[in-house]
Amino acid sequence: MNLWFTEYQNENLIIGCRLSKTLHYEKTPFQEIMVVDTVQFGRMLLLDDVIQTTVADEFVYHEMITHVGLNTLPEPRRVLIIGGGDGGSVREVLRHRSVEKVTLVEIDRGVIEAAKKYLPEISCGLEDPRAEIVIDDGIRHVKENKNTYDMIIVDSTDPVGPAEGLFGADFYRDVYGALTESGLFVAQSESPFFNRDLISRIIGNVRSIFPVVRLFLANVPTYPGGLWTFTMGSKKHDPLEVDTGKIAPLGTKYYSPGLHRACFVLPPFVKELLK
Ligand code: AG3
Repeated sequence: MNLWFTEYQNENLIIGCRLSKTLHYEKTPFQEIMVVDTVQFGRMLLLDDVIQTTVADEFVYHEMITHVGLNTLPEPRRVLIIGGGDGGSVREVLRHRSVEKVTLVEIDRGVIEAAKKYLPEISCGLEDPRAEIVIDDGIRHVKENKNTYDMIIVDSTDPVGPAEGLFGADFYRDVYGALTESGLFVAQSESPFFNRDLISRIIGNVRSIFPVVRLFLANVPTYPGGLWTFTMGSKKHDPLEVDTGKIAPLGTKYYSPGLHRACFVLPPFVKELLK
């Protein structure tokens, strides 16, 4: 079949995938939701024509956005995920025995429903008794819940549309307030090739609020450029001081004790963004 999906990264670059089936299309008050089957990456979730996750490579992103931060904390108990309605981050957080409750705050109920119906291997954690689902704006949630979470994960879309406010200094200040005394947050922070100004701005903003700021990398083949950044802001614990020999095996496919250290080793062109 010669049916293709194309994501316009900008006017000069498209990412294309051959489709074998289109399963779902819906326009919600927030965005357009699409679920398709691709030949190369299996089932794929798209929001406003931007690839969010695929069955073939979702493990990289979901393991890295969760375990690097969780294993930096001695005993994380309460975790908040902002966005991430597909449930992949919830599934990974639940691998940690110390976690008593993981709260997912997703603005668009449609994403959760589509994921439950079409992406069971990603959304399975949403049914867990330790998972709580709240349909609300994450920006409001962190303003209204002070000193509550040991870790906050910002599993957002790109900084256009509903997620725009999740990349600004005001939001990071509220994240600081919503964290417990020695908490930390991790946010997906886009491509070091195509979003350089944004990443520098994020780092600057987070540095003005958190004492420990770290940038780390993972390789997500379906995102523009493949190489992807995550930003951590921490009140106390430094991921580089973790004794990686003591990290309990989690049965992960990308994250590992070695990667816990290695993901912070940045090529010079990425390190430059921290200046
Ligand atoms: N969040 C989307 C990350 C950004 C993807 N950007 C892009 N493809 N241009 C992923 C949500 C998965 N839980």
